[in-house]
Amino acid sequence: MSTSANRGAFIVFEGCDKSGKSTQCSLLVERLNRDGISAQLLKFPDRTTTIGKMIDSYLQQSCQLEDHSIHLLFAANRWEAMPKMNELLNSGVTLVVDRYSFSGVAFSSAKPELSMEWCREPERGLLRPDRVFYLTVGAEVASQRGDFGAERYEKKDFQAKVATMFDKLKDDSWTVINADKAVTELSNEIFEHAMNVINSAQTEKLGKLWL
Ligand code: FDM
Ligand code: MG
Repeated sequence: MSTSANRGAFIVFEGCDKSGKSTQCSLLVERLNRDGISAQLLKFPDRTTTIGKMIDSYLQQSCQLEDHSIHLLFAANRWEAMPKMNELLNSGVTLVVDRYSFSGVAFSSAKPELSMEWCREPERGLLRPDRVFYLTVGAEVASQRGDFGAERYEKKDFQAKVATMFDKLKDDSWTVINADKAVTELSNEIFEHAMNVINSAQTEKLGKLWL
């Protein structure tokens, strides 16, 4: 007799701007649902909550917040999502998440005042993804994808610093995916990776991040 239903997988996409993360997240969720696998798309920051609205106005540069304090708001925006994410995963829904704590640490620690160790602390104990898909694009391809937008952090020099921080955060739960290719080809490749994660997650317990 089986004791519990299969849980969903927790998949995170990370990468710098112009890596095609958001497009690939949506395509993956559509494809999974079409194939009869229950999956849902989430995105951090979640700009719809009270905390998310503060983050949104910070990103849109309509308010100024002290560096430590905005870092804690990004983390709080994940903590407030934990009960719902836990419930969805345990009820068998696979979560495809556009950015997570790794963006949190990479972006904040790219600022001179904040160390990586300090930045990790408020993220400790959050649900740990089963796998991180890290999308990389060369500078040339990224620039062909158009100019950066007008939000805070959307600047070439800062993005380069963020990329070095992502490299430091990488561990063996990350799959680095070269995203310098056509959208469909890339989405097929990602789908294959995702199916492996979904199958192996069923027999593994959900973990906690950085404990
Ligand atoms: N960002 C995102 C952070 O600085 N910390 C975080 O914890 C997260 C999740 O917010 F510049 C940054 C990364 C990016 C911006 O932009 C969110 P998008 O385009 O909505 O992902
Ligand atoms: Mg953006």
